[in-house]
Amino acid sequence: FKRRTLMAALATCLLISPFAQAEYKKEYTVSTVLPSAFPWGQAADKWVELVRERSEGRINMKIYSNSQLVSGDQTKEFSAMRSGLIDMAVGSTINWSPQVPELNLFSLPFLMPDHAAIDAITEGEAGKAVFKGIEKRGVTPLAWGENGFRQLSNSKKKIDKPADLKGLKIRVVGSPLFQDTFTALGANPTQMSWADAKPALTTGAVDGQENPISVFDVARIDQVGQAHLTRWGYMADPLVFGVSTRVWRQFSPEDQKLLKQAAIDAGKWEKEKSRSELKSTLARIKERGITVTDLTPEQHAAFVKATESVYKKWTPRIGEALVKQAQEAVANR
Ligand code: X2X
Repeated sequence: FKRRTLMAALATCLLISPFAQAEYKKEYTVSTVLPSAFPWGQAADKWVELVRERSEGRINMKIYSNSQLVSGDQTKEFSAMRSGLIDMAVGSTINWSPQVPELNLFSLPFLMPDHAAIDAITEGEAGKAVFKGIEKRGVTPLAWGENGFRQLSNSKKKIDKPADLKGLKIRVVGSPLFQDTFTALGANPTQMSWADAKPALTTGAVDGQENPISVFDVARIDQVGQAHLTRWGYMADPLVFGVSTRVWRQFSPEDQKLLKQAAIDAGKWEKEKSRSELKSTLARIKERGITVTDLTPEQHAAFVKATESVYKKWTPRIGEALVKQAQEAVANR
């Protein structure tokens, strides 16, 4: 090499490496489980739209729904984001809980009696502690959305007491906590992905499932023989807008602010929208001839009692302090 060539090469290196502003990707992948027909997909759509508008097209995100970036296995979404295979996601606390133990908080049976209780946790100190847990594991959490209170459906009978669940095969998601809840109730839980759930309900491989009524409605779960719905509201899964921390670091501070504010606005919009639609969704489900069962306070208490063992086993895994903080937030809401 001539000396001058060497100098030129050196200058180029200096120009492009640490000193230059990182080039943004042409497109950032956003993973979701449910697509645009569901509130969950709409939350992601809104985020993408707000970011595109506010960045004047500089930041482009593309949604990949049905967990397709992880071949349908929604419990792998978090790991894929952490390793940078997925840039961003709007994910359920349930699906990320195998990697982030704190997220099991929301799955504790009957912890949150109403929407105000969810908000008291997510918007308070407990929510911050949960976000720290996510951050510690390589994903930067930006905002909360909502999948919703999960209600129980089955093809066999009306359920209003734990004994009714005895021996029923119930499809559950994600965390082993669900295995424990349904085992405590005397049911026979089977863990499977959303992609496998509807086929399993169709063939009768399982008798029941649990999901928010928006999901029951849009996915037409009634058409696969799920004639009975119990509104027990035993848990709700918030959604988290998150970005792989490796990717997050590549954005300028201004764009980090933009991405975060857009996620907050999209989450707020989606929570309000999905909550406001609950009444009409329920009416539609009833019109289809589904038996909808609401629990009396005594019936509710029997379910609470039957699932107490889940708290004993899972509180140490989630964190004693966090569970207490959440319970206090709910009590003082
Ligand atoms: O799989 C489910 O039940 C769903 C769609 O609700 C979640 O991803 C948590």
